Amino acid sequence: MNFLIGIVGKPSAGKSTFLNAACLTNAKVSELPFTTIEPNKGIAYVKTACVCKELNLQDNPKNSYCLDGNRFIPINVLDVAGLVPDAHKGKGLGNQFLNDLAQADVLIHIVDISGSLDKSGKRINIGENDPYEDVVFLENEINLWFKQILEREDWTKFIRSYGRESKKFIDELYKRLSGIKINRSEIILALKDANLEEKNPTLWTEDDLLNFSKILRRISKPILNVANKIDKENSMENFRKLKSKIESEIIPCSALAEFYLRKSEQEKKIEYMPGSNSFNILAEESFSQNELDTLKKIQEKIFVPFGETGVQNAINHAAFNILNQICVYPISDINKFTDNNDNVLPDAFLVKKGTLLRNFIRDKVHTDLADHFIFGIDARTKKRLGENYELQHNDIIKIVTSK
Ligand SMILES: Nc1nc2c(ncn2[C@@H]2O[C@H](COP(=O)(O)OP(=O)(O)OP(=O)(O)O)[C@@H](O)[C@H]2O)c(=O)[nH]1
Ligand SMILES: [Mg+2]
Repeated sequence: MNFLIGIVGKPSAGKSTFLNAACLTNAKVSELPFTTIEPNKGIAYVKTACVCKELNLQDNPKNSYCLDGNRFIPINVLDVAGLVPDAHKGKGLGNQFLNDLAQADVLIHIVDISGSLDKSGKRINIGENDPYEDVVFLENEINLWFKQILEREDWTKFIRSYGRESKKFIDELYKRLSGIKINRSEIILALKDANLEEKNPTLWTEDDLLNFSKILRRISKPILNVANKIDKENSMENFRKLKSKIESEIIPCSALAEFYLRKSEQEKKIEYMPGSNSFNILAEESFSQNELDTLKKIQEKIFVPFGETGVQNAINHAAFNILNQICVYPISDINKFTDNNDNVLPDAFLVKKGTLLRNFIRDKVHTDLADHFIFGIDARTKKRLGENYELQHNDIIKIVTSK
């Protein structure tokens, strides 16, 4: 399966609503803080222009689905309990649930952009909370969680035992951090970026340790900020302010609007494709006047200024801009673009940009085949591709094996 997105944010920001909108799940949602305690799981889809259009083929997807020339590829999503300041020390629901995020590859931070919740998710007057503070606090909490994992058990003893030899130190750090899905190259990169490559760990200051934790967090669990509840009064103004204050991308979003549209689509009351800027009403009589007004509001207040509800945009941004994924289509027949069962373009896989053909076969296609791999063929050009070929976005590839 592809990567995992962890949804984080303070209580009542709309995390479970975002999950439900993205995955059509039925996680419990309410105005009361700490509605979610146990994490909720779902499957969302990355959306990408499918190669079936370019090839003018009617495809027959197996591991994904295709809608009007858009390929939707599944990814995992996890919605966790709300985070409050000092969560890493055990405040709120404590740090137990932070551990639920251990396997996440990227975090989506759901920010209440209307500013109508205090730090613990209690309702306050609209605009009373500054969403910028939420962005700062959340990042800080996650960084401190990383620092705590590094320091747990005896850090001083740890560096005394392993700090003298760089390779041993990295090996032991890797063991210490393996529970939160961090690999060796990420550790090496973080040491370099923190300017700690040459410094003996026994001489690290508190600031060095914090800085290393921050950089490692940024590399291994990057955060995408999503300005949720953009449909509310004041939100547009707050969004502009926040955008001018932070350098990283921030995505305007109404998880509630997306959930409403997707539910209506599921009930065959409208036609709607996630990530699009319009919908078609199929059964006007099935909507009350109130509901028709809601649809009108979505059109005017969300689609016109922002082009979409933001849920699909957030997932795609996480996949393509943050995790640098590309899409690859393995096939068996280079003339018909089919698998052995005549399915046209059956599979679409997400892999990290820079992935080599041999690693793609090992990790995604079939571990067994990796040993029998001979070469690949680019289905468009019919050219041979060696095991060190670097995969490109939208490659369609036949894998030739000796098995
Ligand atoms: N107006 C508006 N309300 C929203 C939006 N998203 C969520 N809400 C509302 O915000 C409230 C909290 O939503 P939840 O999804 O339960 O929030 P949560 O972040 O999962 O909360 P906890 O599980 O308690 O941490 C509910 O009343 C939702 O209907 C949105 O985009 N717009
Ligand atoms: Mg929730």
